[in-house]
Amino acid sequence: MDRIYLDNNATTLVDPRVREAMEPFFTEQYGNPNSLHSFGTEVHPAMHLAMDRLYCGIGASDEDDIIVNSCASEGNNHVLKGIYFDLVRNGPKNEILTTQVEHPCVRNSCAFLESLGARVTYMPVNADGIVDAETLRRHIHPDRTALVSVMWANNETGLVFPVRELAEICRENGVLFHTDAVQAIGKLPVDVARVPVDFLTFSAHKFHGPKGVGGLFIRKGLKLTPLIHGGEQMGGRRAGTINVPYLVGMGAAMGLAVESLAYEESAVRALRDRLEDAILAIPDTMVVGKRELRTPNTILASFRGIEGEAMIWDLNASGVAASTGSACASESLEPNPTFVAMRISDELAHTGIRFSLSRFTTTEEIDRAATVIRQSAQRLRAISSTYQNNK
Ligand code: C6P
Repeated sequence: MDRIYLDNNATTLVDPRVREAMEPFFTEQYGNPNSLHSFGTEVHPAMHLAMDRLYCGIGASDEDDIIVNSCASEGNNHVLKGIYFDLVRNGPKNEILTTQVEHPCVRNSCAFLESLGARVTYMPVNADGIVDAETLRRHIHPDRTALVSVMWANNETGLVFPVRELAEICRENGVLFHTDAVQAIGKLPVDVARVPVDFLTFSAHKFHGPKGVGGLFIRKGLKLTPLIHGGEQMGGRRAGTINVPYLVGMGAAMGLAVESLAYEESAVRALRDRLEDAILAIPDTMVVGKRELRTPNTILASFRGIEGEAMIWDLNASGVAASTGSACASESLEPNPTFVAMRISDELAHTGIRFSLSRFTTTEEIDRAATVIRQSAQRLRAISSTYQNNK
C-alpha cells in the first residue's frame, strides 16, 4: 500500500536535492569550521552560500544577524528568555505580550518566565481566529511592554496573522516584536525588509530541510542575551560547533522554498481546496477558518460525532497520515488551547483533524485520501451512538 502523507505541518520530506547538497559534509568535508587547517577552511564556501540563501530567503540585510541553532523551539526560547534577562528581570519593563494560540514552545517559555516574576499577557483571538491590530493596540503599553510575540501563521489552523500591521504598531510604540515564522516559510512570502520584525524564528524541517536545525533572525544592532554560552561561534550569540551538513541543508531548503512559493500559492492551494471541497461534501463536517485567511496547505476539519483520535487511527490503517493538531501535543489529554482560545465547542474540539499538504502532494493522492476519509467517516459514524442518536 502506498502511504499518503498529509501531516506536513508536523514535518516534511527532506527534498532529495537538499540531501544531495548535505552529503559531502558527512563524508569528505567533515572539518570543524573553526579549525585553521584545510579540513576546517574548506567548508567555509558552502557555509557562506548557505547563509546567503538564508539572508536572501527572508530579505535580511548584511547588517542583520541570523543565528543558526537547533530548532524553532530553541529560537523561541532564546528570544523570550533573552528579553527577560535584557529588559524584564531588572527592568525597565516587566511585561511580555503574546497570544493564546502560540506553539507550546512559546506558551511554556512564557509560563516559565511568569514563574520568575514576569508579567505575561495572552491576547485573545477574534472571530476569525487571529489577533488583530485593534487587540494589540488595546494591550500594548510602551512603558511596560518589553516584547510582543505573535506567530506568523498558526500550525493547527493555518490562519495567517497580520504580522506587518502588528510589527508596525510595535515600532510606533517602541516595543520589540518577535514572530514565530515556522509555518510561514515556504508557504507565504516572508520578507523582513517589508515587515519590521525585530526577531523571527524558523525551522528547516518544516520546509523540506533536515530536522535539528533552525534559524533566528535578529535585526541589526539589537542585543539579545545568549541562551547557550561558550565559544565564539555565531559571533558569541550561540555557542557550539556549527552543524555544517545541516546548515548546508537548511540553506538549500530555503533556496528551494523561495523558488517554490508560486507553486505553493497556486498548485498546493488548488489541491488543498480540492480536498477541502471533498471533506465538506461529507454531511456534518466543517473546516475552521476562512480559506483566504489560511496558509495554502492547511485544513483543520471537524467531523461531527467522530473522535479525532479514532479517525486518525482509522485513516492510518488505510495509509493516510494526518493529525489531531500539533504533533507535540498529540498525546496530551488537555483540551487543545488553540480550540479553547477560538471558542470552538468541546464537541468540535474533540473531532478536529488537521490535514497539511506540501509541494510533493499529488492530485492522485488527494483523490485517494478523499475517498479514504469519506469511507472512514461513514464507518465510524455507523458505530457512533452519539452520532446515530443526534442525527
Ligand atoms: N510544530 C506541529 O505538529 P521545532 O520542532 O522546535 O523546530 O518547531 C517547533 C514549532 C514552533 N512553532 C510552530 C508554529 C510550530 O508549528 C512548531 C512545530 C509541529 O504543529 C510539531 S509540534
